[in-house]
Amino acid sequence: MWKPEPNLEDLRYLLDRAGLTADLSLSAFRQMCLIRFFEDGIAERYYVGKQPEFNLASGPIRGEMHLAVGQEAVAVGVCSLLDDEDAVVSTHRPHHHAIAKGLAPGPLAAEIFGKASGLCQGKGGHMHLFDKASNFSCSGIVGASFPQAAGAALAFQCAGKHLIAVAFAGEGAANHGTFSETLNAASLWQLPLIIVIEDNLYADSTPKWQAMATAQHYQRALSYNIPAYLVDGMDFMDVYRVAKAATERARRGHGPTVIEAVCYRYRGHFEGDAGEYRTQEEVDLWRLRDPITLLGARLKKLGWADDGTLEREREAAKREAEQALAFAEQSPLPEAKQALMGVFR
Ligand SMILES: Cc1ncc(C[n+]2csc(CCOP(=O)(O)OP(=O)(O)O)c2C)c(N)n1
Ligand SMILES: [Mg+2]
Repeated sequence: MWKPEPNLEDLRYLLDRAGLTADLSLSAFRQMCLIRFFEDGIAERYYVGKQPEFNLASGPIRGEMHLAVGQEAVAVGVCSLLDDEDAVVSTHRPHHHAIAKGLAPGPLAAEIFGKASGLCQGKGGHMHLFDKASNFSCSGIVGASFPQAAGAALAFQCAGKHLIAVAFAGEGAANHGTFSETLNAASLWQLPLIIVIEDNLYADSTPKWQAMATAQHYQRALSYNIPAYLVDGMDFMDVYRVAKAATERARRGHGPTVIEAVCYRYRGHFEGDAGEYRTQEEVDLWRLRDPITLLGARLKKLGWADDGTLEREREAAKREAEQALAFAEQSPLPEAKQALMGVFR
C-alpha cells in the first residue's frame, strides 16, 4: 500500500497526538526484531529432518507451520496498547500476536516443539497456544476469532471492567459469516471489541480479488455503524495511531472498531508452500517496504535512534530469540503417560 511519506514536522505532530514517544517506538522496534528472529529461527529448525523428502511428521517440529514474517508491525502496533488482562484471540498464524501480547518466548517455542515445558505441555502445538497470564488464545479454525473475542468483550462489559478484547483475523477469514454476525452483535451491544484484519492479500493460495466482493473489509464494518480504519500494515506508526484511537474508544465504553491493515507475508502460506500463485517480483517489491527497516528509518529520521542503537536493539532481540529456541530444544518431550491427561476423551 503506497502512501506519501510525511515530512518531519507532520510526522512529529501525528506522533505527538498519538502519544507515541521515542522509548515506546524503540521498544516496538526491538519487539518486532524479536518476532522476526524468533520466526526465522523456527523456520530454520522446521526443515531439519524434512529434507530431501518433505514429511510433516518428521524433524524436531512436527505438523503444519504458518509464519507471519513481514506482518510484525500489525501485531506490535496493536498489542503495545494492551494490558495483560485485555484479551487477544488470534489465528492459525499466531506467533507474532503471541509475542507482541507478552507471552514468554521460551514456553512459546517449547509449545511449538511439542515439549513438556511448553505453554500447554506440548499438546497444543503452534496453532493452539493458550496463556492465561496474558489472556491469549488462538485456533486453527479460520473465522473463529471474531465471535470468541466478542464473547470475551461481552464478559468484560457484563463485569463492568474497562478491558478490551481484540480479534485478529486474515482477510480470507473475514469472508466468513462469523465476521458479519460479530459486527452486528458488537455494534448493537457496543462491545469493547477491536477487530484487526490483516489483509496480506492471500488466503492460502487464493488472491483476495478472487474471493471478495468488496475491495476492503472495513467497508462492511461501516454498514454496521462501526468506525473503521484502513491502514498501512507495514508501518508500525500508522497502526499504532489508529489502534490508540480504537483502544481509547473501547475503554471509554464507546464500542467496537475495525482496523484493516494491509500487509504482506514474506514466506509461504505454510512452510512447504511452493508459492506458485505469486511472482518473485511481487515478493521483492514488498521487501522494499519491510516493516522493521521502515521503523528503523523513521527512528533515525526523528533523531530517536542512530545506527548503533538500532544494532544494539537488534542484537538483544536476537539473543532473546536464540535463548527461547535453545530452551525449547533442550526441554524434554512429555512422558507417554501424559498423552491422555488434560484432554477430552
Ligand atoms: C473453518 C476453516 N476453513 C478452512 C480452513 C483451511 N485454511 C487454513 S488457513 C486458510 C486461509 C486463511 O486465510 P486468511 O484468513 O487470509 O489468513 P492468512 O493465512 O492469510 O493469514 C484456510 C482456508 C480452516 N483452517 N478452517
Ligand atoms: Mg490472508
